[in-house]
Amino acid sequence: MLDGFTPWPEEFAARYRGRGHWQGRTLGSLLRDRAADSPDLLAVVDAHRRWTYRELDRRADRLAAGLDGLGIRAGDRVLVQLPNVAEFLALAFACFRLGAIPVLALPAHREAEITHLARLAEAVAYVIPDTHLGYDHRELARTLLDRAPSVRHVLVVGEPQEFTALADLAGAEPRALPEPDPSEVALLLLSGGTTGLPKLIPRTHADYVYNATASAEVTGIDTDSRYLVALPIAHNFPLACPGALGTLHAGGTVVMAPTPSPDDAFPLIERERITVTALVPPLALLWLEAADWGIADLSSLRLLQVGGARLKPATAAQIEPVLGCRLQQVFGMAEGLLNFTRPDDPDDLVLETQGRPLCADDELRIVDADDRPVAPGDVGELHVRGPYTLRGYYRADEHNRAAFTPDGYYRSGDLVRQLPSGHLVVEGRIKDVINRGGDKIPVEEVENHLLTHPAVHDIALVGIPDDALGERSCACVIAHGTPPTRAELNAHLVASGLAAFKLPDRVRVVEDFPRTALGKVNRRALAALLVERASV
Ligand code: OOB
Repeated sequence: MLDGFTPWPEEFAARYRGRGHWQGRTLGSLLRDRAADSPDLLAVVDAHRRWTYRELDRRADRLAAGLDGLGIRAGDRVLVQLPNVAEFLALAFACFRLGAIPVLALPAHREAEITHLARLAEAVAYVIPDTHLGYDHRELARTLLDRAPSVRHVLVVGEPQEFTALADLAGAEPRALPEPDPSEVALLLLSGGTTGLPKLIPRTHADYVYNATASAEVTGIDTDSRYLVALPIAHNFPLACPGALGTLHAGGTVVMAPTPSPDDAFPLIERERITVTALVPPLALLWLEAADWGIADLSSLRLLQVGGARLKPATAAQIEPVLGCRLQQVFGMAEGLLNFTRPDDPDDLVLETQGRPLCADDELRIVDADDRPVAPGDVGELHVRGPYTLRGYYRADEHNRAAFTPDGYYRSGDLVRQLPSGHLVVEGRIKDVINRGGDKIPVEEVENHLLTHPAVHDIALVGIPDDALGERSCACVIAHGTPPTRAELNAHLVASGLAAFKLPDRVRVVEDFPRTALGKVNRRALAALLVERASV
């Protein structure tokens, strides 16, 4: 078993197997089975490629052999930072078949995040595009090689310069590889937000197969489905809820959009007759506006999933009339638990709730500050355990003691209430994360970088309400000498290698922070003060 992984206790594992949630299948077999039944169906489309199931399957086998040839073995971690391209899927399946573990970074991540992830996972390889949206990832790879000694290989989709082209690895002849154990870790996902540095979430073959296939079922994915990957594919939502993996399991077609903007996505919807896709709320708003421009025919769309942040009921109500498709709200987390509204739910539940749990064996507890269950219907923190919810972050023993209850429930940090129907409404959050339209900003990580600026004496990053994004970030600074400007602070963050979506939207200089009785910064009071003074 992978060192640093917390397995489910045997009693739970036996239950999940007994109830059929864990089927003893690997992620590699999802594609293998479809390629065997329907080799000539179209599996994946991007700007350069249209691969059938046979071609994708073969490509994955060749890449697995190529990785093996480099000395990459089962259990080795491979840091993957690819945009929405067909090669992402070939590489992911190559790793799944080899038993190597992809660590899925977002294309927006920069030196700070990438170095941290490579060191934490002791990655042996780093897989990148040559350039993406004007950024040269080979430059980042050079920096990484100096900082993360475990990284032995840099594999490039596109022009490799001094590194290795991924396409060259795909020249290897497929070879027989032992099938990985389904209860082993198959991939490491990034946590949307916890205290301190980003954490990694181990997902096993069995749990992630369940995640993808059960999601495909509640979403009605079948061979006629054409799923548009609009959000970054490294994110759990478009990857496996049901996303690309759920679509491939069902024999549908996965279409990669280079960005989720209507300019890129709408022509693809028309050309590829897309039936289903997933967005975060600010993008759903943008699509609603852009649908009026009449730039493309969207009539093939059957279902739009929206999740990642709270969707306002007023926005939700426009989706069916304007886009002509059904809405599905999704409240999910890379840590596991997924909630969906169901296609046959009454409209009020679809518009006003964030769905109900995917699995009958998801155990939810809604508790007060002392971990005591609240009265039914009251708001409390959501704790959860179940067949696809982690039991511990990867290599994070100390953090895990606080993040889980003694009986193994994950403390989500989300404030929810549950209706008698089982549907959840997300009411807020107690974790130190800003949810900027679905992009999660770990407050402490950004603050720690800002504290190294010479003009910053103390800092508190808070979320303030925003019509379009739900919330945006405001850095409240107690200055040391001349107060720093936003441009100076952001330049400092860029220089420290932080992803651009984490840069504060606003900077306010203050004399002091409101504090709790224990002397900690009271972020909620600080945010309220900013809004009251309308200074943001
Ligand atoms: C998804 O995953 P993550 O890991 O980026 O973020 C999880 C957090 C949740 O704990 C919650 O705070 C927030 O994002 N969230 C929502 C939400 N969906 C997620 N808050 C309000 N309403 C919603 N519908 O964001 C994610 C993973 C899989 C599917 C969908 C979203």
